[in-house]
Amino acid sequence: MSATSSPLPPAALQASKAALSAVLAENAQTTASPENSDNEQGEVQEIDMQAQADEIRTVFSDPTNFNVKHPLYSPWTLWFDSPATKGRNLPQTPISSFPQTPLPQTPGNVAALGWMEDIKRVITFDSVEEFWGLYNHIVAPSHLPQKANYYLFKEGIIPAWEDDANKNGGKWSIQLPKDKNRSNIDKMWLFTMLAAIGETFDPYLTSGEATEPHPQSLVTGVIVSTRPQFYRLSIWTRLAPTGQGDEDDKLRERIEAMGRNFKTSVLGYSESQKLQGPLATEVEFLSHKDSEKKGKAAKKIVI
Ligand code: MGP
Repeated sequence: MSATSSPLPPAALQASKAALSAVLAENAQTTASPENSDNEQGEVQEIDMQAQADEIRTVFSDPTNFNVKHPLYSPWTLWFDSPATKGRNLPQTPISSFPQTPLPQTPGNVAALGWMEDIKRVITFDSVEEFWGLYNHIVAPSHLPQKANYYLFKEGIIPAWEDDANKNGGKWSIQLPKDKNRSNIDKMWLFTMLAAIGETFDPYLTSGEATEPHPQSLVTGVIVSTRPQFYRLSIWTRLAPTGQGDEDDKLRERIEAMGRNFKTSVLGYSESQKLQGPLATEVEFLSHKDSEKKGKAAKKIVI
């Protein structure tokens, strides 16, 4: 498949391209850096362009025998649970070369042990190619059993409120009735994952507003859940507005922009579209602390 003939719609293609272009820029920098050169200054080099072209096979020119990978901004881990994974050890899918390290015994990980018991770590990947390899091998959400979840989280962050990266955060989510969305959910999940790994959700990272050299994305992970009558898509964030402190308004704006991105660029709705209906919710943000309270006095943001 060539990049230009991609069947992806513009939003997803943009996300995928963002992942790719970041990678290419980084690769170009590394390759162009003088420390990486064995040549004396001023030395004229003969380059066999044909041999070079023959050697470089990206996934776009050769989907099975490519020899160049495009690293993502950061590695991601896919987790899964369903009624069938309860109490079982699943083998790892053999398409990733990423080393699997045991989970560190942080207080958050220890506190989440009960919740994490049936959630299985499937695979960690750190390149665009491995992501597509994984995507082509796993069951799509429309074919998952009821009460199953895929959790795609940044490597090192577990899909639990208790993780240090999540404990002060929250989630954007939307609930979609199954009967009307069976044919959409797979694409919606794909575009959600692409926007996550391409880091296009958080406007702070893409607007050029960020002042630090390596600004941290607010996104920690994305989830798709299948329930008997609906699907749910969620984006988890590191922080959630609290209504207090000088920086809170800015954070709220950033969080709201993420929700708008999710609703319009990723899910394909217009900003003013009303989505609430039987078994359907609007695109809504809730802090994890409020989720834990199970709705008691919860302060939702709705886009
Ligand atoms: P859920 O699966 O996120 O919600 O959480 P859902 O789909 O509305 O409920 P379900 O019963 O249909 O699955 C369900 C329950 O799991 C919560 O009420 C909590 O008790 C527990 N739970 C969920 N999460 C995300 C966490 C978590 O991160 N940590 C812990 N300790 N429990 C959690």
